[in-house]
Amino acid sequence: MFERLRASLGKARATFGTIVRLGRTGAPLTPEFWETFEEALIAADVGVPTTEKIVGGLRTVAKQEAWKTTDQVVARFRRDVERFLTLPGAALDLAAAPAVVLIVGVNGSGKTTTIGKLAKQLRGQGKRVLLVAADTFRAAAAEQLTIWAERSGCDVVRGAEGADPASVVFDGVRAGKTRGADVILIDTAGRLQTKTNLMEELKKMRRVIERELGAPPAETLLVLDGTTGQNALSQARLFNEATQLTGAIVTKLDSTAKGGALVAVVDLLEVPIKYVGLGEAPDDLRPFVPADFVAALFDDAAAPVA
Ligand SMILES: Nc1nc2c(ncn2[C@@H]2O[C@H](COP(=O)(O)OP(=O)(O)O)[C@@H](O)[C@H]2O)c(=O)[nH]1
Ligand SMILES: [Mg+2]
Repeated sequence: MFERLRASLGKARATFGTIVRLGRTGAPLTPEFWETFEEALIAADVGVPTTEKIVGGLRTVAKQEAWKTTDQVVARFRRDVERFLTLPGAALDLAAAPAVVLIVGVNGSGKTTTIGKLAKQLRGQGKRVLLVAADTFRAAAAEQLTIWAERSGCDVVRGAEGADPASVVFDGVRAGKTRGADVILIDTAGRLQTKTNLMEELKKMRRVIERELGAPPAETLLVLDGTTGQNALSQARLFNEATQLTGAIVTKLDSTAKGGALVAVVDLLEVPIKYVGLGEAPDDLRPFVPADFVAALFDDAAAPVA
């Protein structure tokens, strides 16, 4: 994972490299340092609010500890980022029987592909997995999910094109209970008409699940396209307002990814990133390991710059 991440985090790695180099000089702490530091974080897609929070915190510590050189700041910064990305509950909670996992996110973010990969992995662990095609917006969406289901030997429940997604969710949860599924993965449509519609649709699906299970979904995971940087952030904000998320999955980190955005996403959502997508094959969905991510971002394997 480390090498793949290293290669993909090109832009973010270059900007974080700027920071690393700033620290390696052991130069005195100056106002210019703080400015360059802040600019580098924003350039790495960390976003203005999160950048201000991070830099503000570091400035306070630097003052308290009477730090004299930039290396002290950068060392602390690296530790902070890793600690910041390490939230409890990073593993999927599949304790319920059946455990319902609702997957949300905009079109093209990688929801269906991620469900396909997850289904394959869970099948490999001997779990009975049911896929529910609640993306009824396009017939092709259910087709795509059915292909993944066939590949990994899972059942699939689908509705007619244009059917009410909540009714497909209802059928899916019912079927999952009857057939003794361990995990029910629900694929949803990602269209963002208006915030109100999105909220209503997600709420309705949640209500159906709660009514059928007597409990909310075990997981509601937001899938974000890692190549979209700040755009992913505004999507995250919208979905966070519309439903109660338990985690995020960031896909396409194998393409030119804006790594700093992951820091901003965690800051905004206050839920862990549970998986990252590093390609299109089933094994390319990996648990998110903050230490590996930070090492890749800070380019630990690169030759030290004097
Ligand atoms: N390179 C790469 N492509 C991905 C990844 N995840 C999804 N994709 C691709 O992104 C496109 C959209 O994925 P899809 O699952 O249909 O998105 P959805 O609309 O959210 O269901 C497809 O071409 C996928 O193959 C990933 O981790 N890496
Ligand atoms: Mg889809």
